Amino acid sequence: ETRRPWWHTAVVYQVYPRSFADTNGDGVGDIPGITSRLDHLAELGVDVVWLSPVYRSPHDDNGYDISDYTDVDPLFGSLDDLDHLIAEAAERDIGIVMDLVVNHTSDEHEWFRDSASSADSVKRDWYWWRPARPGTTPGEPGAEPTNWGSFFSGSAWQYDEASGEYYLHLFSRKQPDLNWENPEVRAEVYAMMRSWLARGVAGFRMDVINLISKRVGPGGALADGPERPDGWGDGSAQYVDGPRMHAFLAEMHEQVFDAFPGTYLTVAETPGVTLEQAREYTDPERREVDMVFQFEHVGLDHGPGGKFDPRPLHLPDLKANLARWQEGLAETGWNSLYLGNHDQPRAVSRWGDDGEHRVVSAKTLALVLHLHRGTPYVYQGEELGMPNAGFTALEQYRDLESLNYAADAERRGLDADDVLRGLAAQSRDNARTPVPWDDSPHGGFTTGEPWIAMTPGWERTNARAQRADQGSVFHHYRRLIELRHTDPVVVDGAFALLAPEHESLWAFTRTTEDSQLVVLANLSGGELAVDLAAIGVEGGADLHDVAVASHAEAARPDGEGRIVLRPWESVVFRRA
Ligand code: ISL
Ligand code: CA
Repeated sequence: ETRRPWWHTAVVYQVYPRSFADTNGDGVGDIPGITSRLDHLAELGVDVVWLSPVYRSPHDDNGYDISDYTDVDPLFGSLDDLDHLIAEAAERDIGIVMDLVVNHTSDEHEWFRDSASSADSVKRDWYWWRPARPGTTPGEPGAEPTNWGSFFSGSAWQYDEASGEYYLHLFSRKQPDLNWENPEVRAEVYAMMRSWLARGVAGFRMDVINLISKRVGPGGALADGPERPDGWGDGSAQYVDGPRMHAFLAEMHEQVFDAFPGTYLTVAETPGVTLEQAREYTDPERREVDMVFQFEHVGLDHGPGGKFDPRPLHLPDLKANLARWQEGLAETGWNSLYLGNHDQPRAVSRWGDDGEHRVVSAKTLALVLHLHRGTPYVYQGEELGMPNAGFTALEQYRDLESLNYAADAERRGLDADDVLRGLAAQSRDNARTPVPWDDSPHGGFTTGEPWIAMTPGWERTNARAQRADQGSVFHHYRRLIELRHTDPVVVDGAFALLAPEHESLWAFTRTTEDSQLVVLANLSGGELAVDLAAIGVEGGADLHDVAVASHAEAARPDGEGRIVLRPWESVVFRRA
């Protein structure tokens, strides 16, 4: 038997530093704030913290626009503060995984300043500079080198008057894309990564890493893409999982992780990745990354107009999607498991019921996710059942994706109320409001004014209140994490989906040679009667050993193997 990597049994907690805990009253979370709340994470039982970026940054995209990879932004503290956090986390057996944002830098990074300084700069080729489309006037509409739209609205090209050329930015214009074709760029990135490993970090979450290899034609040509709803082109076929991806990741592995013997956690953020690609990225034999974040399941409620044109989720689609990834990575590779992060709306609002059934629906979504096979990621506040931000006016939003979208929607003549509805459902700011720690002003997040409004309801749902209540969402997450740490079936058991077409029941089994878990969840606000034999569970009448459940007194099958689940109730039975 091969020894399993430590991250197979680990649970990761994502901290978005800006919104976690503020210690100096400037209204923005900071690194000492994270250190001051480590006991919350230790009680929850997580093994790893993934820290969203804390590097020096102009904060156009809240730190995902980095101007110096080697230093901490003064907004968040200092390198000493970070060393202290790493040490204090280690005391609690928690590793710190850094966010690695190397598809692009900030336009204020010295590499880009140098690159932009002149067409003859030795670093010119470190970014994607291109002339205007032949036969057009540089700088005029339609002269962009390709029709690609940015992820954050508008063109993906920014005109530079000084040189008469354009640079590529798949994200904001303050996030120019690095040219990974250039070996000097790669060497710099690897050296930077090694310096962080030397500092004692436990690994990396790699931001949009599957966009680093662009498909380049003869003479450096880049191809146009099909038109998107906003009129720009979708260039993704030219840069998602591009031709040199595997070569770059294998080289990184060799130059960084092999050079620093140890065992790290690496997770590649890979929008648009297919299951087939993911299997290659995560095949241990290929020595690339440990797992990827896939995006299929978080796109199931996007409508024809994109993410801000949401449509209701059809539950069988979500079940089928996760089941497909379970199956696809069962033999080779490994899954990440997530419902939310700093880019997604809150799961309880999106797929649960953030009104009457907020607590129990948050518990059931968590239970279902955590009983899948893979490494679960808990996004800050998810363990408190935090709902969406509840913003009703544009002025409340801070995120550039949301604000750019609203401005562009106005230009396109979309209905203003539809835009606000789209943002309320899908804006990234839904997940970026401050964590409420107690019932003091601003939830104890800050003694000043928070940089973004608190989500209403925190007076009752803050962390202190939940830690004192065994029936809280917090303690439910704690129990799910403990179950993963103590029951090997949760880690290794083969996954089998039951009743795939059922529109409110989410049921599956996890099975090893000597034991089995039967997972039953009601994803609706009504009672749900389930005939266990009819969904393929034999001997249902004998299920009585409850491993974990949404309610203190879990539902039990009757003598005929029939069980009635209350609204949003879920339960896991164990049998030997
Ligand atoms: O939320 C999205 C926009 O609709 C996603 O497409 C998101 O931009 C994509 O998942 C990449 O996200 C990562 O890189 C971005 C950064 O803004 C996100 O916060 C980060 O998670 C650029 O660095
Ligand atoms: Ca602060």
